Amino acid sequence: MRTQVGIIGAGPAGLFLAHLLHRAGIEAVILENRGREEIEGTIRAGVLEQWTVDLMNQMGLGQRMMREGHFHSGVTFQFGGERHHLDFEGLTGGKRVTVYAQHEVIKDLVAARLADGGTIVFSVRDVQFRGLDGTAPSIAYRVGDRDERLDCDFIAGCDGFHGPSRKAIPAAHRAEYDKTYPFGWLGILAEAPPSWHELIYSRHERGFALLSTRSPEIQRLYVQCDPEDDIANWSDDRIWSEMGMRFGFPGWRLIEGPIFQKSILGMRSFVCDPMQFGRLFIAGDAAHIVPPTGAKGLNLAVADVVVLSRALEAWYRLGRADLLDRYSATCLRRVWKAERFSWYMTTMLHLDPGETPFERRIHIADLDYVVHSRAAMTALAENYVGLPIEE
Ligand code: RFL
Ligand code: PHB
Repeated sequence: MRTQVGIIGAGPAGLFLAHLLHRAGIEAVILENRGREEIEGTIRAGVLEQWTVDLMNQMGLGQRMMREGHFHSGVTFQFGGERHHLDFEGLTGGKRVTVYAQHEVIKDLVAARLADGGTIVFSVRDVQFRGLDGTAPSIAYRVGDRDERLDCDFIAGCDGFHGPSRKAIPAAHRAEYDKTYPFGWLGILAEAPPSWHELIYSRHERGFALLSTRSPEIQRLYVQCDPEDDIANWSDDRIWSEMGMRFGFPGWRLIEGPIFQKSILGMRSFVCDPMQFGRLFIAGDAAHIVPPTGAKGLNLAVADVVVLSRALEAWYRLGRADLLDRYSATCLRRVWKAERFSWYMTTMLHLDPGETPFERRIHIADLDYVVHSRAAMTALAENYVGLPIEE
């Protein structure tokens, strides 16, 4: 097979890129190692930044999101027995918080790409890159019992943190920045109506908790836990009791219901610099990871491929290589700001078992400052709803 841009991975980065290139008249083929049902059923992110929502709508892919998504004017911060509403809409000139599950975005993007006649090859194995430092790279892979090859002009590595793309950049050509946090999240999906009109980020002496939603019938909640803990240690009763304490508020009750999905995830920050080697460009989780407290990962993945699609368009339409040459530097400026914000939200809201009483009081002072200072609140709001994408 031959195409202009070979994309590895049908996550948010790969799918948005394929759509953006299609709109620019550039051909792309996606190679994905899982099956369609599996990628459409994996539970991950929930919050979309305002410009991600706007992009979905501009691409004509937003109908279901506008019908089924949840639109909030801000979020609630809870600590020290108080709840405070942060009015992002008022603070940012109208930008809102949209909750629409990542796997619903994936379903909408896969369906539209296939309806447009696009090619997504599912269940590929043994992806290998050839000729990355020349002008005619190719991707060797297996599907079923056949060996295949995709020849292309460029390769976009959108294969997530564990995919092969980042590792294809020779170690001597990249630096990696890494931080692992000493806590994780236990996430659940439960059949229950919403308990509150917006997200609650709660800092509690027993640890962080986050209340989110998915639909009028299904709620998404998280509690901070030991990242090495075994999910078998968490009975439904224990989960509800812990959440009851961490969200506890006079005159308010957490609505419980049957839990039908639960898992524990660790938290890390990670950046690979540069995000390019020859004709290979990496994007999204393949290049960087943020802890989920700032709700940035999916949005960052989409921002990277907006920059990449503009650069590829300049190359094909105008013969310009400068935007491609600047791809990594352009993305990383924004990536580091999202890394900072996600680290800040994470350290401010979680209970770090290794921190000193002094550090603990500093985090509480930070929260107190954020909910009472319009300047601090505005800074948090503009980061949460999403920083602009630079050229
Ligand atoms: P993905 O989504 O991991 O997609 C990569 C795709 O590549 C495929 N792949 C391969 N394909 C071919 N060959 C190989 N060898 C391959 N290896 C892998 C994979 O099967 C997959 O389909 O990366 P992408 O596109 O960069 O997207 C990143 C986002 O998925 C991620 O950052 C977010 O889920 C992070 N995140 C959140 N982000 C937000 O913006 N807002 C949120 O509210 C939010 N909440 C979250 C989150 C992540 C969470 N978890 C589970 C880590 C909440 C949670 C709990
Ligand atoms: C979610 O709804 O899954 C969610 C919401 C906010 C976050 C992370 C995840 O910060």
